[in-house]
Amino acid sequence: MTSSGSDRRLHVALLPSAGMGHLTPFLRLAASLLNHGCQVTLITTHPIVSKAETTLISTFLATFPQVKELQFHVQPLGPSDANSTDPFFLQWEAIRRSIHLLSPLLSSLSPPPSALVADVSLISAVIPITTSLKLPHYILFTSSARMFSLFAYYPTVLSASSDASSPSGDSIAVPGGIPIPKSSIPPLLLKPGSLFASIFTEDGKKLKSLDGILINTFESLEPETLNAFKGGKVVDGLPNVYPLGLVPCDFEKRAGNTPLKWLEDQPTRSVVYVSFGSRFAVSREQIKEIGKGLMSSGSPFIWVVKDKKVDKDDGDSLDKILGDELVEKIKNKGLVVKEWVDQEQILGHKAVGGFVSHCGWNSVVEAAWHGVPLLAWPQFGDQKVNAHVIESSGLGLWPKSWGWAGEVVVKGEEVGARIEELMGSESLKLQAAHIREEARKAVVDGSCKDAMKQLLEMWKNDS
Ligand code: UDP
Ligand code: G50
Repeated sequence: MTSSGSDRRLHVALLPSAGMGHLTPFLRLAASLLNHGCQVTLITTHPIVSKAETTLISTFLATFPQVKELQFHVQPLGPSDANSTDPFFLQWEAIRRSIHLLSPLLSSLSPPPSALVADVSLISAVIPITTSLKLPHYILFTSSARMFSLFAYYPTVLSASSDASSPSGDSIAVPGGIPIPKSSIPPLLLKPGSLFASIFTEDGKKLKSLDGILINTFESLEPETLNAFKGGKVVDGLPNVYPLGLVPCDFEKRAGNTPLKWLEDQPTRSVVYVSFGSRFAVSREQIKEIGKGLMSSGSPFIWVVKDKKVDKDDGDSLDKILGDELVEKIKNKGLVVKEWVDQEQILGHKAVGGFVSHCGWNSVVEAAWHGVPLLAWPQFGDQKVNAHVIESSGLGLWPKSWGWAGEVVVKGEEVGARIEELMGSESLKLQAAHIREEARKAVVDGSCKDAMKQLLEMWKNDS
């Protein structure tokens, strides 16, 4: 899509897909592009799955009234249209199936954009549109570079396997990287016919048609993997990978449920923060054990309990979820919250010294940004691959025997012992502080800043 006039501002269109883990880095990218003087169009897909996404989009648009919002109204899926019950995956699929509605939206933009940055989950649906509009197509990969290396290499692995839907052997040796054990790859990839497996394998084959890959990561977290991409080792002919370091912004700040006053009264680095992200409900049995573990750990805590996958669905009250006995015991030891908290402000608070996390990639990046060591407790999807990054960078501990969600119920005693280890480790503290410093250097005047500069240059040359 070309336009006349060389002095016009760079215009970039952004198309995130469903889920806070996808929306958040897109909006951070938008804020960064605005900072660089770009014009930004945000394509929002409707209906929006969660309340958290609706709130974030409206605060973002209120903060940046210069951003043009284009609403993309997605057609509902039929009852047998997709093999999944996950509302976020179903929305990804609904967007893919409604993609013909995207073309007129993009064509309506004036001036025409220089590039579209679209969600990773929409790759093969979007390619025909960007090709016909001659619009450069970039993706924002919303997980680790290590996960991206698996995504890129997976089609090669499957083509070499006797069973075309499952890799052979016990691990996947992505060239230039540390092998990924089969037990760490997203379980849905090994489930024949799952919606996630079909999107992942179909899209993985198309990466060479893209113009570039944006990843929210830092060199200090994933030096080997980023080097492997630089050296073209992972897969021949992949487009450039841009490690961007998309860190929390002011527009994300939320008053309300975040216990900042309580944190003020806690000793420095004493508090452990426990959260499993925005789209995962921990089982009742495991919740009880986490409660016991937190009490036996001896650390004050902020514990976010999520009872439902989607925040619009009404769940039980905290008293009901935890049970009267646990509520009574916990009272003076820490805080339990059921609503959305401002994780950025918690991780950035000096009283917080550790984070028990499901290893959603945004949470890992935020912990690295603030130098908070992690106790990695991956539950599903890409989270074990991300946990490998945590372990190999020295940002945290990962008790591998805890398995995926639902495989075992980890006993309170063990949870407590690992939290004690996390909170007591001087070496983790030092390494996390080092990663924080390196991340800040990369964003302020290092590799992340350079990657953004290169990207903007590229787009300017394309327009
Ligand atoms: N988050 C938050 N408050 C909450 C729950 C989540 O601010 O109560 C934010 C968190 O900081 C992160 C995002 O939501 O930016 C969750 O993304 P992540 O990739 O960590 O996990 P997902 O929710 O996608 O599994
Ligand atoms: C969500 C999820 C499981 C899972 C992932 C999720 C990712 C992220 C990267 O986002 O792996 C990704 C790669 C390819 C793709 C979509 C998303 O098609 O529940 O593994």
